[in-house]
Amino acid sequence: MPTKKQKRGAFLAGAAGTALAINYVRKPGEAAEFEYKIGTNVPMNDPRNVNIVLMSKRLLEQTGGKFKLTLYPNNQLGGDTAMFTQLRSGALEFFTISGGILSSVVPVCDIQGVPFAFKSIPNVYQAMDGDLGAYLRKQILAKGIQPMPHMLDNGFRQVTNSVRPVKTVDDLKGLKIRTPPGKLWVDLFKTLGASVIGMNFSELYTALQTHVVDGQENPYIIEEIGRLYEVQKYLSITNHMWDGFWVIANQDKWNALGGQLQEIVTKNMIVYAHDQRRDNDLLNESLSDKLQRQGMVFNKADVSTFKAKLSAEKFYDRWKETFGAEAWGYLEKYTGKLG
Ligand code: X2X
Repeated sequence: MPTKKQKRGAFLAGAAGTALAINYVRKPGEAAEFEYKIGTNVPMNDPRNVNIVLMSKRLLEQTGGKFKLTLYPNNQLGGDTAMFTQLRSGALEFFTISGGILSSVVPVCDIQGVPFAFKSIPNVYQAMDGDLGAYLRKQILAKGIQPMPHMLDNGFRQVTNSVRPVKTVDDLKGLKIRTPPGKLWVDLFKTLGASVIGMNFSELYTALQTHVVDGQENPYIIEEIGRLYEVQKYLSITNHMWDGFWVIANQDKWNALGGQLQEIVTKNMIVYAHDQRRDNDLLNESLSDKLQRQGMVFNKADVSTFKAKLSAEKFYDRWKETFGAEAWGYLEKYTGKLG
């Protein structure tokens, strides 16, 4: 019996085109050659997780049992910051991460969250499946992190809090707002006049429940799946930014798969992304009614007051400077002129 290591070596050689790989037959009951983990920050019923389970099943079948991807949902492995550290060290092989948090290592990834930029979900994916996404993937790779080709959806974000409806930007004054721990996020809500705490999602529910913070901002689906409606009264429709997730892999663990497995995984990750986007967008569209029935009070914010404040405070000029003309150009190619 060859050892596991020898067999893996045989497969890798096979990936380069020898006959060995073709003759490789997995014995029933044998462990998969690659047992990789994928971590997420949301509960099991989120479309990101539901579709990972379906993809894992396809991957096991299509690789003849060689590649087994196991899901660790709901911050089981730690919050986003901890999972990202594990991903970079190789303790975690795959991870779904918002560009606004990935930006701690790849700063330009904050660009997806430029406020009031994308007009619609189709407009987002023109950019992210087009030149902007290609540019960002290059920057992620340059940091030794392997991005999958297509992003996942979170959606357009809305402001919630337990104190008062946010009707204009002035209503944010004096509110303690949690954002994810990302530079652009924190700067955005500071610029809008709130007091801001950057915090991982894993800590959010308790922070809202114990009034460490008054409010937060997330798409409908996260208000629902994170049960934030239990601890937040007011939802103000702001659509202030789009948010989505990169699926990233540890570079060494990715390389170890070899060409044949990489090809199968990539193909399935693309199918996964499109399934996840569709489920997520349908849910986001359908949840406003349910959230109100669960007790949330909705209002439409006057976002022209938000935009005016951002322009007056030179928010767009500052971030254009930070991202650089090339990245900003790719963004404006899809959004039109900003600021
Ligand atoms: O942390 C959040 O607010 C969440 C769930 O939307 C992200 O993962 C960015």
